[in-house]
Order: sequence, then structure tokens, then C-alpha cells
Amino acid sequence: MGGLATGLSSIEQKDKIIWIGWSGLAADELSREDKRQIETTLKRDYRSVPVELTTQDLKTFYYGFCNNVIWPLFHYFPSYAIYDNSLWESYRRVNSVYLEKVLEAAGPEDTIWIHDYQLMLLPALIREKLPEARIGFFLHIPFPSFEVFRLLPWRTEILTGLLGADLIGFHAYDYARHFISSVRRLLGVENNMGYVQHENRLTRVDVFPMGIDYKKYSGALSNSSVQRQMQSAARELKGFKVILSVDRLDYTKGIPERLRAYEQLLEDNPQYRGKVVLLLIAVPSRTKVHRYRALKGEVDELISTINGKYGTIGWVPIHYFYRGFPFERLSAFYGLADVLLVTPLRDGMNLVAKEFVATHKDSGGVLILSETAGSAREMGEALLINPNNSEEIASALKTALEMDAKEQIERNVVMNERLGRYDIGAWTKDFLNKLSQVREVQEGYQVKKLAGAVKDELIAAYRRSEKRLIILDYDGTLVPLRTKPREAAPDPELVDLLKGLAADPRNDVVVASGRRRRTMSSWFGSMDLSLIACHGAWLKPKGQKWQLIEALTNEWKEQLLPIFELFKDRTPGSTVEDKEYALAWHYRNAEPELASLRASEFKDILFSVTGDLNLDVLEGKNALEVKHANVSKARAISLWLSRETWQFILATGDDNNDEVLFTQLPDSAYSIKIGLDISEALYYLESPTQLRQLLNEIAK
Ligand code: GDG
Repeated sequence: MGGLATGLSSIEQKDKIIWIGWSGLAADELSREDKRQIETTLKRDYRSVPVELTTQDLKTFYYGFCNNVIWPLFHYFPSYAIYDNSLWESYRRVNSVYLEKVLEAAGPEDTIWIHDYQLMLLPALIREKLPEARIGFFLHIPFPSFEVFRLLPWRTEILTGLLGADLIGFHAYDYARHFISSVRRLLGVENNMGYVQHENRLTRVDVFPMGIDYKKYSGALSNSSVQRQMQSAARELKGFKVILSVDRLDYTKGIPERLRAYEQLLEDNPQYRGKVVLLLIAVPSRTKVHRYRALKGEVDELISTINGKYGTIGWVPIHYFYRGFPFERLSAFYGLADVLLVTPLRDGMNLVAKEFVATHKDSGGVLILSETAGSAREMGEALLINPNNSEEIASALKTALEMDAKEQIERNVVMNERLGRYDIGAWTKDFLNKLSQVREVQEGYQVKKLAGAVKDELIAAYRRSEKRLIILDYDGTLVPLRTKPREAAPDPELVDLLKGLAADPRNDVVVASGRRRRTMSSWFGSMDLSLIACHGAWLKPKGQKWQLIEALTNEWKEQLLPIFELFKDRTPGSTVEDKEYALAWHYRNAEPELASLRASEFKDILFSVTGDLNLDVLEGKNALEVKHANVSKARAISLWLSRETWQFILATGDDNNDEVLFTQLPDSAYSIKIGLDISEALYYLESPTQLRQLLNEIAK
């Protein structure tokens, strides 16, 4: 987290930052005195609070769930993941241990920024205790596609945990897209311009490609200590072309594949033997995990095979370091290298690639970069390769070794402009600014929420009025949306509520729906209500009979029905509803990605064929519907609006079809949207339950 500390050091109020994290030592192996001393030093010198993890936690949480489940799965190594419930329990427990430490340090006014895959439950845990806190989460590794993520037995808990945050950041657009798709498929929640609404909170999902400490790396070659290290390394490597490779020894980094590609280069191009060296720095990592030990064995063996096969007395093809180096020495290697070979099979970002290019701000040096690393999205001037294609890597190595100096510099200059602009300071500020903006958007919604004084005022207005019009949409407004529309019949509680409202002679209660007349009659016919069916084609003012809004024809259906049927067949799970004066295609039960693809295709077709037929295309929630252009809920309601002078008007609705109605109401009317969404309504309530509570209160 060195880079992150630098990023945060550039923000205002940096003195108020507190770090909370694991110290790297097992708490049960420390004496009480050691613990006390560590705690004091961390607090005094680093404004840090240690979280205590025991040897057992390290085994089951850190090596276990984090590095044997999440890490392999999120890097597309599903066969390496171990789905063991005791590891999950440990992950949950340790996230709660972090929660305790956060609660000791933070309050509702604070901003809490959580980092990485070890703490994906923490956002929701904190949200529960500190609902007002500003919570950001950043994932440093990839978020896998839904097909891979769904393999995780605890997938919904992880998503819900993350959605406790106000802002969730990823390195690359693809990761954000995968996350949104998993949220849609597993929680059934749609996103609107990157905002996800879950449990009546908005969470923003956005992309922040992490930058580096640009000044430090771009200025490294003028640092005298780096220069000294470079000279001494240059003496040892006496005139060889240097190919550099730097990473933690991790199976995601594609090290064996890289070695095989280098072998291929030597095999196919004998002219390079004795002329190039591969400087391979592999920093030891997670050595307690079996896969990492096995990888070490494989890498050691490959290196000795290649060195044995091609090496001569004066030339060792691969110089191998199984350790880390201080910054000065690492920068000297960056500066000295002719080529940096970065070939991860998957990598959230890969900062090494960026650091190398920054070090070569105005000098040559070629970057070969895997297209599956997050950084490839920003570094198109590098030689991009498929990490599984050793021929392609070998050929890129040849291109790099032969590239003329001018071209090398040109490529580096362009990449440096980008790296310099969006460095770690800019990244940090960007994330924190977006986090504040999310808060503003959420607060905007809070103003619109029908609560407190506005609600009291609405109730008072109702009580003092003698002529009241109450317009209630049905599905999604009075009852939650159901997978099977038939299951949404009014429950006894709703029947009582409507009867209660209808019993007051001062009220005209209109239940308006897109449903058929027959359904509306069977559900509500016995009550003293006004009804609107089929989106306004049929009206039934209270105490009267059903009437058609105007003479309507259905000839158009013959033309359109085959297209509806075609889309039904092409989208398993979807259905066609033939209404009296409308046709609807419902795709709520279809596979969501396919359905949304088909829906946009269908919409295009419908708009073009209905253009000269005086028909309207309605976009409902998981439905597309065609009806007469002259028929609408808004038009039907206008008959009620023009008939009387109402002293109190309340209109409610949950989807796009209700928006026109909201706009045509007089200024004094109360309009309420159900669900947190962009709307013309003056107010919103979160759910049908809340609307029912309100109606119960006014009817009292
Ligand atoms: C995770 C994600 C994402 C390496 N060797 C030495 C050394 N390093 C420093 C580098 C660089 C850092 O370690 C490695 O960062 P990477 O981004 O390359 O990779 P991960 O460790 O896997 O990091 C990754 C990153 O988080 C940030 O979000 O990019 O995708 O996996 O800064 O300079 N530093 C020193 N000596 C070494 O020998 N001093």
C-alpha cells in the first residue's frame, strides 16, 4: 500500500487519516509487551491501528478464504478454489473483527475507504452500525464474469456486503461491467447509469485505473543512488541486451509461460544467444499455500533447463532472483532494461508496467504487456500480447529487441503523458470526489422522500378536503412485482385498505392498470372504486359501467402478433400477452442479459413498424407493450381531472408509463413514485409497503 499512502498524502486533511489494518504478525505469537509496543509505535508514528489476527485466522482467513478461494476464482482459476465452509466462516469472523476496530475509530461523520478482496463484507457491516458514514470500496483485483463468480457458494453475501458502500471502484470497465451483471442476475437489481439501487440505497459503481507515484519513478534516473546501482549492475551485465521481468511469484503472473516464450526466442533466433539475458525477479509470496510452492518448483526447474540447454561458460541466459529489492535497486533494473516483459494470465492492473514506462520518461525501453492486465487498457502503445501464446510473445520480444530508438521513445512519451496526468494523487482525489458526489445524489433523493413535514402536510391537506381524487397504479405500486403476474392478486390487507378509502364519500379512488378489464372486475368489481384497465382503453367511473375511451380497432394486431411470437420463441422464458387493445411481451422470467439484448432489438423493430400505425410502444419493467396512441392512463385520468374541481389529488405509480400522468397534474397535486428512480413525481416512497402505510394513515 506504499502507493496508496503517497496518494492520500496529497489530499487536504491528510493529518486526519487513520489507517486500520493487519500488522503482518500473528497476534498469538507476540508477548503482551510486544503487542503494546507495536500498538504504540503504529499509533504514534504512522497513525495506524492494528487489527489482531491469530495464527489460526491467518490459516483460514488469509491463506484460506482470501488466497485459496477468492484470489484464484477472481483471477479465472476456478479449479484452484477450495469451497470450504469453515474458511468462509473465518472470513466472516475476521470482517467483523475489522468492524470492531472501525467502530472504535470512526463515527457517522467520517469517510471510510475499504481496500480489496479481503474485506468485501465490511461495507455492509459498517453500514448497519453507521448508516450515515461515507463508505468507499476499491477492488484491486479483477472482478470475474458472472459465469465464474456464480461458482462461489457465498456469492450473494459477497455482493450484498459490497453494496453497503456508497461507491465501489474497479481498475477497469470490464470488472465494473461484470460486477453489475452479477448484481443484476443474482440480486435482480438493475443499474441506472452506474447507480445500483439495493435495499433503498444507491451505490455508485465506477472505474478508477490506479496510477503510480509518477514523480518518484519518472525522476528515479536522476537520483544519485539509483545511478550508482545502475552503473554497478551495468558492469555485471557488460553489454548484454536486458529483458526484465518483475513480479510476486504467483500463478496468475504467467511466469512459466514467459520462460517458455523466452526459450522459444532463443530456439528460433540463434543470433540472440550470448547477446541477451533475462533478469527474472520473483518476489516470494504466500509461500504457505501449496500452489505457490508447486509453482516455485516449476519455475526453478524451467530456469535450470533453459540455462542448462543454452548457457555457455561466458553466458547465463536467465539471471534469477527469488527475492525483493529496495526501491533504488529496482529502479536501476528498470532503467537498465531494454525490454520489460509483463505477461500475467490475469492481473487487476499491474503497476510494474507503469513504473517501468515512467522510469523511461524520455528514453527508449520497450514494454511488452499482456492484454489481460488492467493496465493494457491504458497502455495501447506497448506491444500487447496474449499471455498464452508463446510464439506471439517470442515474436514481440524480437520486435522489441529490434525496434529503433526513435520509435521506442515516441511510444514512451505518449504513455508518459497519461501516467503523469492520472498519477496516484489524481486517482485518490478522483475516488474521494466521486464518493462525495454520490452523497449529493443520495441526499437529493432524501429531499424528495415523502417523510416528515411534507408527509404531515399531505395528511392535513387530505383531512381538510371535501373532494379528493386518489389515483393508484396497481402492479409495483400497491403490490410488489411478481414473477408470475397472476400471483399479484390483492391480499386481504389491501382489500381492507381499499374498502376503507372507498367508503369515505369524499373520495374517488381510481385503481389504474394495464391489466385486462376482466381481471380488474374480478379483483375490484365488488368495491366502490373507479377502475381503469388496459392502460386507459377501458374506464369504469365508480358506480357506472365499463366504457371504451373511444372506438378502437385491432387490425394492427394481425400484423404485429407474428413478430411478438418470434421474439417469444427467441427468448426462452418470455411470454406474449394478447390484451383487448394491446399486445405485451413480458421478459421478467427470461435470462436477463439475453432479454435485455432482445428487448433493445425488439424495441427498434417496434418503433419502425408502428411509426405510421398510430400506435405507441410502452417500455414497462421487463415488458414491452404496443397499444393505440390515443389510449393512455394520462388521457383517461384527464377525464376525471376535467370533470370536477378536486381539492386534493394524489397520484402514484412505479414505472415509465406513469410519468406522463405525473406531468399533467395540477401544481397542487401530490405525485409519488414508488422506488428510488429518476422521475417527474414530486416525491418518492421506497416500496408498496410504505405506500400502504401512508394510505392507512390518511384513511384513519
Ligand atoms: C495487486 C493486484 C494491482 C515488486 N517487486 C519489488 C517491488 N515491487 C512493487 C512494484 C509494484 C508492486 O510491488 C507490485 O504491484 P503490481 O500491481 O504489479 O502487483 P500485485 O502485487 O499483484 O498487486 C494488481 C495492484 O494490487 C494495485 O492495485 O495492480 O493487479 O494484483 O509497485 O514496484 N518493490 C520493491 N522491490 C521489489 O523487488 N521495492
